[in-house]
Amino acid sequence: MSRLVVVSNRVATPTETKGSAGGLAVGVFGALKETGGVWFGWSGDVVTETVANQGPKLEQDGAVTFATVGLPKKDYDQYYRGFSNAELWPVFHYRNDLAIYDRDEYAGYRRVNSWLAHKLIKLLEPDDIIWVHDYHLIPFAEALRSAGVTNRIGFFLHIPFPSPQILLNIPPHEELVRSLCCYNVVGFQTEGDEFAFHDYIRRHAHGTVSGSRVEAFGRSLQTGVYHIGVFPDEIAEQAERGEARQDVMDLKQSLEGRKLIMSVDRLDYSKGLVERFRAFEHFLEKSPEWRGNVTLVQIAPPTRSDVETYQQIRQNLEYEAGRINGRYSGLDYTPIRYLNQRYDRWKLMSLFRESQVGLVTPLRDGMNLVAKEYVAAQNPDDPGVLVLSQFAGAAGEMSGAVMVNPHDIVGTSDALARALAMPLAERKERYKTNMAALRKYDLGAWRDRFLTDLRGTKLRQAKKK
Ligand code: GDG
Repeated sequence: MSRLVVVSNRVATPTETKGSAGGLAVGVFGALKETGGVWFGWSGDVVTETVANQGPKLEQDGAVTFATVGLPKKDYDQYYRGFSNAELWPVFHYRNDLAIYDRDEYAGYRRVNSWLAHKLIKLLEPDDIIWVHDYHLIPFAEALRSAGVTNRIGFFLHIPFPSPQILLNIPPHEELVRSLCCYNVVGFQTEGDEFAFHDYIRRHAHGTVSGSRVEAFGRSLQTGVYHIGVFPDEIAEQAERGEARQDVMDLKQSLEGRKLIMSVDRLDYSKGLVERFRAFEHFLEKSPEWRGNVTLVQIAPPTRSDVETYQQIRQNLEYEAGRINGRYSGLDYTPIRYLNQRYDRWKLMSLFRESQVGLVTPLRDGMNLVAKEYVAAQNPDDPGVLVLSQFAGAAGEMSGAVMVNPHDIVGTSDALARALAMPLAERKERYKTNMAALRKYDLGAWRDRFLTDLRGTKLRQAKKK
């Protein structure tokens, strides 16, 4: 079988691909191990131009090569902090109000994509298949194609694809969609995302769509929906093993029999944390019998803290948590434990298992793996309840969740009341329904379906000189 080359903005370290870290890195590494190959991308370091130009740095792990490059400060600012995270991320999450478009940053975004593509070319073999991930790298295939690369190249978008009316807010929207059309396969998280892309192709690119076949900008490509998932058994095992460990027992003891609501999100405005805190506040206001008897643990490790909107959300949350705690705390009771740090994966899974409710309420989310991890971590004999936003991609699969509109503070507060009081038989029934979906769309199925489709596409003809 041909080798696989994975390209992503950040490359997992060899240790992150081992079982204990879990998640996407393990899933992608599994595919790389089977065929041998390369994982290529940014190392996460900001370096001088001289050092950047020396890369890629190669690290071997069995048949897999980890190939990473550092980015000079200007490239980091324009490509990563600028166009990717201050323009594409907010608009793709329907937050045009937070987006900042800057022509120089966009030029930097394209320049870095092209520079990265040329770094990869040296490592490519003729029948490698190339799998590019996420919004940072939309023009990557176009850069490879212009350099004469004819390999099969696929792209998976981890975040939502916005409806055309939203996408039009990005001044170079057409160039971006044209770049996407240089891939052989473009994969989306949900049917809604694929529909939005097709809608753009028909109405704004004068292209045609026939089933999953798209013709536009003189290119032909295939699109598909690949629900990303988790490995449920691995999570269940981590959660169960962690239950007996000291940290988890300490937390349990500190709760003194109170019910536990768990939330875990990267600190990001798309995750709906402010609305969630307010819904919890409303719940305490309307249900005095629960005051002192339920704790919300919110774990939110900071990300992208040098992008201004991320500093604002952090301040807002600190204010909200402080305000609500000021209102309802007692000498021995803090309603919201807001933890701004990263925890080990096994610890998160065990806390999920200890809790009665998983509160996952993003305002917009490609899939949301936390929702899936929460379900997989539950004890089948006494499962907690998933309260899930209708705007997470996962909502399309997890029909056993209590669904909420996160903008509806009262509705979310009512859902919390319902989840906390839910009888065991109903909890078990909902858990069973969610687990069936988790198994159907697990991480292995996502990866294998995408790669089968990519391998099945025709090779591009090299351009005649
Ligand atoms: C993007 C899309 C899509 C979180 N805090 C800690 C920690 N995490 C882990 C979670 C989960 C992952 O990070 C987050 O994944 P999500 O899917 O929830 O969200 P994004 O990071 O926004 O991911 C999203 C995803 O890509 C995959 O396609 O589902 O829609 O936005 O695995 O558990 N892990 C550890 N400590 C933490 O404190 N160890």
